[in-house]
Amino acid sequence: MNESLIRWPRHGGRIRRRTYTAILSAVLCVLWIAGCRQEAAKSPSADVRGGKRTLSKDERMEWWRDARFGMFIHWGLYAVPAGEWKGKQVPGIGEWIMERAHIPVSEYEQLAGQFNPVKFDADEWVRIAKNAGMKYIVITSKHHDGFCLWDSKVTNYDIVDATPFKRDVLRELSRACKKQGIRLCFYHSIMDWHHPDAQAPFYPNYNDTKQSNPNFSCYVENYMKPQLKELITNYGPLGVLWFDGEWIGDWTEPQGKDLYNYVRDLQPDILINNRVGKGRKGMEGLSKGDQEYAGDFGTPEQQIPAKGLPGVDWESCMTMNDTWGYKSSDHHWKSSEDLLRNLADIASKGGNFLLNVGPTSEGLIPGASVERLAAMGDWMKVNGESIYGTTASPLGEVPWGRCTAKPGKLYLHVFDWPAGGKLEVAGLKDQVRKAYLLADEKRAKLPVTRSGDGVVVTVPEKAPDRINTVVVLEIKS
Ligand code: JFZ
Repeated sequence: MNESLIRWPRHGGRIRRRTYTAILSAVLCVLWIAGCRQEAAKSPSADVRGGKRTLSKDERMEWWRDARFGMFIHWGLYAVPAGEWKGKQVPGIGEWIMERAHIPVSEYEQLAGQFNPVKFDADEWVRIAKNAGMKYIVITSKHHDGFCLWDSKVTNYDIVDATPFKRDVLRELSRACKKQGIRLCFYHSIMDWHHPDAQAPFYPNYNDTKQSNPNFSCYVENYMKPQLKELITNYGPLGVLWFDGEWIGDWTEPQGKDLYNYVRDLQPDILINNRVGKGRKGMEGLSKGDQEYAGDFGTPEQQIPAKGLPGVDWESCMTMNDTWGYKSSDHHWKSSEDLLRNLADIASKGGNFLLNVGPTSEGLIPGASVERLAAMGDWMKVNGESIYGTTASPLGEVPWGRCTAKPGKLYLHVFDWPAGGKLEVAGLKDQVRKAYLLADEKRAKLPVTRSGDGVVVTVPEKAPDRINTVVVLEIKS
């Protein structure tokens, strides 16, 4: 085809030459467009916000996907009653006490006068998270009760204006996080039981989704949005805005979309969870733009989806006992063994683990939580490589534990140590170059033999770590 094109002018006069030029231009044009397309396909699809090029979704998510482990903090006025109202234990999660015990707004507000967490030390909280191997902190800037943990200019119902403590704990945390290299993120409740234009008039059924407040849009425009602007511009840059309480009757899909855009316009690279809108149950069937608005990641709560959420980023949030906000009577703690295995389980399914602490009204993270986090940190210091930046198991379910992966490496998380020191890894076609225990500084080679459709690794007779021993396989793939 090209040849015939070259031959043309030899025979040609003016018209032919013109035709030749036209065809050549057309061909060059087509080639140029094709080239551009290919270039576009190579570079990650960039976002455009306010006319400016911003990070692509993959670029925005990178730190979060690497992090794998974060700390959730539920802290507010509910730490004062700590699960007890007028001498009676109130059933249910501690941070819901206002609703569960039918406490009128005017009475609940009085708790602010008693909130004086003099033992609060932002550096210490961040140190506890960091020492556990956590890479980010998500704290309740405002929970459903409406009380604000920062010095908000649009309300006096905040820790600086309404409590004897008078210190801006979010400011102190943001400094501590910056200093210690941890990402700060805010949980923020859309539902607000304190604001007269939101759910306050619904007393005693603050959470009644059938009720409607005709002034709700005033709350959104004149209160919630200005508050979010304060949080993003004065305490940022933030890692995540973690919305919640979107199930109220007054919250609509268009409001969710508008809020998503509002937040991303203020900080384009911020991550937003799926609870910003009504579409949080799943992102299937949504257009690409709407998928993005439906949130950057899913938030399964108190559970680990059996097969992860393929194709979707996700984060399991979980309590260490049975409450998010501090409850003095709840001693139903999970063991550090369970928590560590949950972390490996979640990573093996491609998710993040957001593990909660509920500090006391004095400002302390409960001792039981601190102990468990320290134990997790001990394990992470040795085995963190098998969690951070890993992807889901390419082997599917394994009978002895879990598996995580990085390019060229498989991390076998062995919960149930094999009798006779023979670890069977079925369904592994790739050639194993080397096997060793991650905890072994010398990385001494473990013998590997082929067997059936997989391999058998010869491991020590006794489990080096009874909770989770990580065996590394360097593979050729
Ligand atoms: C919400 C809050 O009500 C609760 O107090 C806590 O902050 C938790 C992390 O989030 O509770 C929810 C939210 C969503 C579901 C269940 C409880 N859900 O999707 O099943």
